[in-house]
Amino acid sequence: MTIDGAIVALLAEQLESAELNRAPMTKITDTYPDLDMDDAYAIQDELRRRKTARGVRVAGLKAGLTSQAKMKQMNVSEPVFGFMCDYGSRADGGEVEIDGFIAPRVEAEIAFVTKSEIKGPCHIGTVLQAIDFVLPAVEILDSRYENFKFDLVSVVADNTSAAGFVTGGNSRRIDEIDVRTLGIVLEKNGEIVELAAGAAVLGHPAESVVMLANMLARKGQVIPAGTFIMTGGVTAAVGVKRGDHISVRYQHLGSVSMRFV
Ligand code: OOG
Ligand code: MG
Repeated sequence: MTIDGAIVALLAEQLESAELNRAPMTKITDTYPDLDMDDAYAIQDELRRRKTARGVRVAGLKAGLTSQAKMKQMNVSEPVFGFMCDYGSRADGGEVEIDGFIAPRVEAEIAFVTKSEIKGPCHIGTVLQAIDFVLPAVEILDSRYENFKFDLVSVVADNTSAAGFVTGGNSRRIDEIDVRTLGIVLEKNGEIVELAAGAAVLGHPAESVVMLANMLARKGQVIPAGTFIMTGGVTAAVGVKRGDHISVRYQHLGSVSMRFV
């Protein structure tokens, strides 16, 4: 750590205000260039503490920057981890009010729900055994930094741009399907804009959960049974504006759609 609790609290407060007021800020490393990853997760933890103190509930956990497409798009080379909030949930097939965000982007993801606790350090076998089912999810990202420009430390502090998510379609048991070859097609206004297969995420989306469990283990934490986990965008994220319709088709898992209004 390079900063003390007072600065952690100050930066968490600034990030939360930026989100609540939809007023983007300059990235925190512009002001504190020496921040390290421990600082970044400490700020994210403080953000989470502030939110839960206001009555927000954590809806799930997420990994991000787990595919080449995403790392290339954001110019960041390591996976990051964050959490989703209850207020970010939107209905499948419904309308999403664009004014609730600064500059939203959507990305297609494979999500898991666990049936037993996962304690790192662990490997993919442990994770596969603990996954109850697979379901399709679309993440709505929104950076609290101007123009979606950040580095690894800044994006972790900003809870990995988490803003919303839509899940739906059909769930399947993890041993019923091969999630690596599972095809995903993202359409915007009826046109295919991105497509990929599950293996785009670290060779197997369950590897995201391994990394998440190992990261949490360093803090003495586990992934509890019944946790909803988004494993990271399989494709680059797509910017949306008012009126856009997004539909993502998943092999074996149905589709997830929304319209921005
Ligand atoms: C950071 C969040 C990345 C993913 O799935 O890759 C993420 C960003 O791209 O803004 O959620
Ligand atoms: Mg994501």
